[in-house]
Amino acid sequence: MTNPITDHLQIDMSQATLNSVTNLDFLTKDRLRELQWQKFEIILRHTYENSPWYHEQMVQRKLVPSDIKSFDDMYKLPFITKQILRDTYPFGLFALPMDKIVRMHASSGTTGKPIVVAHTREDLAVWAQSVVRSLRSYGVGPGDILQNAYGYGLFTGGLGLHDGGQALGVTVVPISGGNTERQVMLMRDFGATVVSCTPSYFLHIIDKAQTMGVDLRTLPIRVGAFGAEPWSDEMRKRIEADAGIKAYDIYGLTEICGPGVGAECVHQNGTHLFEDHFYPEIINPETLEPLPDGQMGELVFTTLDRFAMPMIRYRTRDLTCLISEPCPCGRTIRRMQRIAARSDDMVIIRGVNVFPSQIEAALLQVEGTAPHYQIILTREFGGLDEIEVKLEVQPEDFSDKVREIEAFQNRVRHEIHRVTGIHAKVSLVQPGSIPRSEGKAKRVIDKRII
Ligand code: DLL
Repeated sequence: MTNPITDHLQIDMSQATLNSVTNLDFLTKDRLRELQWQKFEIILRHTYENSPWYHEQMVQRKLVPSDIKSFDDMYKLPFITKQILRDTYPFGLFALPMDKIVRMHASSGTTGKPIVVAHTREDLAVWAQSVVRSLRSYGVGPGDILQNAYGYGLFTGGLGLHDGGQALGVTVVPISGGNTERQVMLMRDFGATVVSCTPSYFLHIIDKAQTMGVDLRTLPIRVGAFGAEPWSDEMRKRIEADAGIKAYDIYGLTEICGPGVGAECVHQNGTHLFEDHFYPEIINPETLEPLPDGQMGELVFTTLDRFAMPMIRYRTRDLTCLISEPCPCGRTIRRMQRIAARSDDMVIIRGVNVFPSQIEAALLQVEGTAPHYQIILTREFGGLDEIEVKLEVQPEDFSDKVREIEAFQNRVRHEIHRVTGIHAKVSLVQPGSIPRSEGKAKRVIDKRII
């Protein structure tokens, strides 16, 4: 038998090969399962034999790879968490020597040491193929000009879209994030047809274009590949209307590779996961029990063909459910509901659990709100938690009339209460006064004394 992984990695960037890569989106369920299992057996053995840390975990559990006889036995294997990645910093989970590793990335992390990940040349090729499949699922191909405004560097957004875009044969403009005036100028002058960045940064680009007198709706730009942070459907509608583009989701995380673990298709009804590379599970984050398709829980991934640093059952903290119903696009790989929340982002206000994305969805339903907001959490000493939503209004709606302002605030407050069940203080602020981000937006400012 030929090795399914090496077979799979024959990357000749001819059109025929690109088609065969995309064909992986359309395998029969049985064939997909078979391919996943063939790869998993190889990767588990590789990890057991070459990752001293992982070997030790298996030994402690008195497990050898052959004890895992099917995916139903996955539950016997331990999870990998962000904490484990921190504890083994920097290279403790590498499963190959440095002479096989051609690139490292790191996620910044809000506290302490970053998470470091490693890639072989083949690992990078698998990642690029996933981005190829993402872009293709939006209907992007050679002839398109991709303005890649994700940050280049240790963050995976920039180089991830860059490698995938080039592998597909689109023309990549590696502009990176920032210098927003130049973004608008080049978008217009180069006639970019595709843009990739965080949705919050694209909002900033839209604003800047307006102040420069450029109407994005009249430019050739037609597709956005947005991800790296949660964004609501209401936000999508605003972006699509203001820029005259189709806004598609791209999902990923440094620990697994980066952007391209999943992507929406033109039906925009969930994010297809490239399951032949990234084996997904949904677990109950409290009990750690596996959950069936359709039930919300924490997303867990096993990388099926990543050799430098395999991730077996990595807990993402992202909350979603898997959708196994067929998609009208014909792809047989499953979808997940777009990630609206991370378990880490949940805030509890007077006993009610709330995610920032719910607040976003609520306030954008009110006419006249601008998609720029910040959530401020405070706690009086020994008192209850308070939540304030600072919100910009559209410049044309910025009213001096106190009564109108109060009525508008009440509408927003009411909508937030209707969607989330919490009473929030709503403060309206001048257009442009909430800090703009060039990458992931900081929506929540937590000033509570913990
Ligand atoms: O954000 C990789 C990426 C770059 C994805 C560019 C898409 C586009 P990290 O910095 O490691 O990697 O952050 C990963 O960001 O666990 C999610 O919580 C969140 N995230 C990523 N994509 C989406 C998305 C990159 N499309 C973390 N929707 C993940 C919602 C997302 N959240």
